[in-house]
Amino acid sequence: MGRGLFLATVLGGLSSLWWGKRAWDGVSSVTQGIPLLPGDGWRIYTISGSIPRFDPATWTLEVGGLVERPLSLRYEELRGLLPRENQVSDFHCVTGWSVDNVHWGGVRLKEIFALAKPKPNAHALQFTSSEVPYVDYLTLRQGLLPDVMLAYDMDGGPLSREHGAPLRLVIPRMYGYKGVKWLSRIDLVERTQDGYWEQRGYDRDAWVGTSNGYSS
Ligand SMILES: Nc1nc2c(c(=O)[nH]1)N[C@H]1C(S)=C(S)[C@@H](COP(=O)(O)O)O[C@H]1N2
Ligand SMILES: [Mo]
Repeated sequence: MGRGLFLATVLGGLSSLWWGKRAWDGVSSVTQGIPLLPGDGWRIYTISGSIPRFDPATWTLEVGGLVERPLSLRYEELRGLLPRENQVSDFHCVTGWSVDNVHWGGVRLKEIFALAKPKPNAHALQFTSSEVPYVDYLTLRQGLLPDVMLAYDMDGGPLSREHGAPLRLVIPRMYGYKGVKWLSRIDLVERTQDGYWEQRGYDRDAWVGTSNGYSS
């Protein structure tokens, strides 16, 4: 058994690895648990074994919880109304693989907060994926780090389905498991709780190089 398969089995639980090219679009070549690589350094993770569909006509990002003004942002609104930012950052999965110089395009959380207006008792963020039951948390302070992004573009084009279309959380200073793919809602909450992988033994503050047994 290869290292990738071992890790997928031990750490992944229900997770599976998907194999395909960037343009891959279908469910024909699903290979559960087999550590084949897309060829660009990425491994495609999903906890459910299926990749959520994205319909730009009906998709919305819901923002709720402890806010003055709950939002329901359509895909074009997210792209067209909110200021776009670009960044290049490295991506690290806690299991040991990395992809350097990923080009991301998207919006900062502060732009969302300017519209939704978090209440004074909101100190944390709950991120929900349309891949049930993937839920994860950051503190408000972590969410406002300057390189944290809600990304809708990756490497020069719209985020692909397998990488989380239409929207994924990017937090380069933390390991990849904090980057919720297929993001569908953000709730302002009082405090963080254990997210999907933290319930399965990973550290809550997933700083690259100084968490999960790593020291730099
Ligand atoms: N919804 C969802 N988001 C997820 C995951 C997942 O299984 N489901 N896996 C996480 C982990 S552990 C990593 S390393 C990255 C992998 O990103 P990729 O699938 O685009 O390579 O997605 C993160 N976000
Ligand atoms: Mo990961």
